[in-house]
Amino acid sequence: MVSLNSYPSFPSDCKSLLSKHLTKKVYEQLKDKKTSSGFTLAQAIASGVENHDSGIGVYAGDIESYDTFAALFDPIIKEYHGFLKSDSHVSNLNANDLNAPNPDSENKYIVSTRIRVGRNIANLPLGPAITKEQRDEVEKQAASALNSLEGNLKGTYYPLDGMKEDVSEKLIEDHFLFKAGDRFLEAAGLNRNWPKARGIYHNDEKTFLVWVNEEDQLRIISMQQGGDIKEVFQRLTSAISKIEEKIKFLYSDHLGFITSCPTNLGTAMRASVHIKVPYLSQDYAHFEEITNKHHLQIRGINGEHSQSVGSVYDISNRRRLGVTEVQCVQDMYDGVVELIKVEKELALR
Ligand code: ADP
Ligand code: IOM
Repeated sequence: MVSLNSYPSFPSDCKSLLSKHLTKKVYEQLKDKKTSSGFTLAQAIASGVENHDSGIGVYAGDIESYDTFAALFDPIIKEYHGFLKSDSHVSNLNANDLNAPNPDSENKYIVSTRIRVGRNIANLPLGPAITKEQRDEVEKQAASALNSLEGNLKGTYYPLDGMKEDVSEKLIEDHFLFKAGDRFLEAAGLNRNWPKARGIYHNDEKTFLVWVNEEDQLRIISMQQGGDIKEVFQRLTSAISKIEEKIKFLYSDHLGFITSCPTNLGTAMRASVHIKVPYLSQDYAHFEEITNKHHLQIRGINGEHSQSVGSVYDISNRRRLGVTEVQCVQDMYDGVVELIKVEKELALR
């Protein structure tokens, strides 16, 4: 059980939004509050208190956390997504509205494209507050819904419990499976009872995958080599609508799809490419100027908090709430088009 005896301190170089927005006043206001599933402020901030290199550092234990701890979550949501309490979220999963012809048909820059959404089941707590029995129930519902998929989505559910180490290592190395033992998730209580009820579903080609019981209960993923972003989006949207026929997900008109990390609220969508930019990445300020202009985030190629390898970067939409799914992918696409243009110009100098 996470406990907190006093106002936590953060080093002066800590950049997490938790360290910025957990003022003494907010702490005093929230420290004794609890949601009906028993989730406390100490639990909500444990990840960022333990990991000073967190980007955000805060997790919700249930939908109620976003109200109970609003004095902390609201300014974080405002700063991350530019989304105000008076705003409302709108969804658009219509692939026909996306303008995204392949920006790299010769496969010179884009190694691969991946789009995922996070989803959590209605009427259950989120991962940081879920009980073992509830987590088992999530796995049961997910496996049953996924095993009913057909056509190019047809695949197999592989529980992590009992999976051979060389198999899981290869899946992680190939960017298909989540890592074990992530310290940010560990501190948030998201690794409890590991590896029970965790698993991965995928089709034979590994172009459609679903993670079960990681940071969110489901991460629905479409991915493939190269830069056909529209094809990846189309596969994802058709999978989401099939899964929604079987499972009701946690959704609020104000915050959209409810996720354990406030960065994922709304669309819960992260659309990314792994892109090779050896010239542009030498001038990192210019690289960031372009990504910031298009509301994009730069990550390394082995997931969040990792480094780039061989000048390949993970470029994805930063905003997820108050923008539609189509806009999330369009942000990424427009930014990638500009990155490729500038990379080409720099290579000619
Ligand atoms: P999430 O995308 O769910 O927020 P991570 O950033 O940790 O989580 O990424 C999860 C995995 O997906 C990592 O192995 C990462 O390398 C892989 N990945 C992300 N984007 C791409 C991409 N465009 N192509 C291939 N793999 C990707
Ligand atoms: N989504 C979550 N893993 N992340 C934002 C963690 C953090 O760095 O705070």
